[in-house]
Amino acid sequence: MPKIKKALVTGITGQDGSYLAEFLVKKGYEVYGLMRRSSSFNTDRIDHLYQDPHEKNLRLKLVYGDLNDASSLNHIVKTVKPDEIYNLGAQSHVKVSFSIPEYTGEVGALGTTRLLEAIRDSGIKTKFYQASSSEMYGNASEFPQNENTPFRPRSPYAAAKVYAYWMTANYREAYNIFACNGVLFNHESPRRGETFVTRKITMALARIRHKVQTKLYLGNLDAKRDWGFAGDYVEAMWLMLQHHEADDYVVATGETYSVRQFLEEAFGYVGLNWKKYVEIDKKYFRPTEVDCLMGDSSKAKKLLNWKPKVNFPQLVRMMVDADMNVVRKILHGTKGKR
Ligand code: NAP
Ligand code: F7E
Repeated sequence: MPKIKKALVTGITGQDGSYLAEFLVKKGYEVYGLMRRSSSFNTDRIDHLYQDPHEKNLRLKLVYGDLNDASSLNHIVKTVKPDEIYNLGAQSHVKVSFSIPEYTGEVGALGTTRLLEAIRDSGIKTKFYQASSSEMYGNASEFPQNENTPFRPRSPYAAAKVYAYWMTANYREAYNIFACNGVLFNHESPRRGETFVTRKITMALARIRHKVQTKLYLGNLDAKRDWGFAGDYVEAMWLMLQHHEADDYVVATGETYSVRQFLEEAFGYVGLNWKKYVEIDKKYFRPTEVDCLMGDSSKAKKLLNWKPKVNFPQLVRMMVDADMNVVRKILHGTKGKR
């Protein structure tokens, strides 16, 4: 019998954690998801994976831990002995990182170091994926951004990610750990957190369409992002760890759209004019903004044979359709499945 591979995923309760867990379970992995204690249930994105009554040998196991608690990481790495570790845990909201810069660095920067140290200390042979971000480029000096574009972080979040990026690269060089950085550009889905702009828009649109909301308050509509689908991007994470050599890769669609264009696409899809509903509220502006990002993922295409499957209009429509369904179900008294 071939050995069942084990993967440890931090950030399992988040958007990417849920898609990655689904992907790995389908590939036959035993997945260990590291989750932190919460005062209320926060496993709705993964409930379908670990509460399936028809599945006897559940392939997703949840373990308590925290990126700010080295002893929990050491214990989990030593006892689980994962073949692959995906570090997706982070305080991932850029605007919030200006309010809690120290905490954002604790989790994103030092949390990554704690996990890398746990690997080094355990002596186990494992592969490590670090969730790096296009935010590290800041207001980039060149377009599109690739693996050689210099980092110019414009937020505490981005600065924490730059630190984690270099620690990952350093542990690869210093200790010969198979460690990769995936520099992922924005990726969205019906499971995206509701305070990120895309989901904020599609959720509000669904509520407006059902006449339970009248206005949508947003910040900078001119910002441009390279938006892809999270389901496509988790495959790239896995492919990086299957390659014969550890390396760093940009993962992106290569197209960029403004927040305004996202509004046009979403509202236009259901036959509404966004201008009638959207108001600008200064509180959603950031002390420093990243104006425009656009990624060049030709290295991932060439070496990993990865390319995105879902394009911008398909992504927007997928999210609008899903949120229409969520709101419809809420209004009819049942919780919508995402
Ligand atoms: P997300 O939905 O915000 O999920 C973040 C996850 O991190 C959640 O499971 C959260 O747990 C967990 N977490 C937060 N603090 C933690 C701590 N102290 N210890 C352990 N876990 C902790 O983010 P995402 O969109 O899935 O993104 C996944 C990763 O990719 C993040 O590192 C993000 O920074 C990075 N990234 C995201 C994008 C994107 O466009 N989505 C692009 C580039 C990079 P709770 O549920 O308990 O809060
Ligand atoms: O903002 C503008 C805002 O918060 C996108 C994270 O996953 O991707 C994400 O970071 C743009 C910004 O994502 C609102 O100013 C306007 O220019 O959806 P966002 P983000 O900051 O790009 C990167 C790659 C990550 O790594 C991060 O973890 O939209 N914007 N009005 C707004 N943004 C929000 N959130 N809310 C507004 O009302």
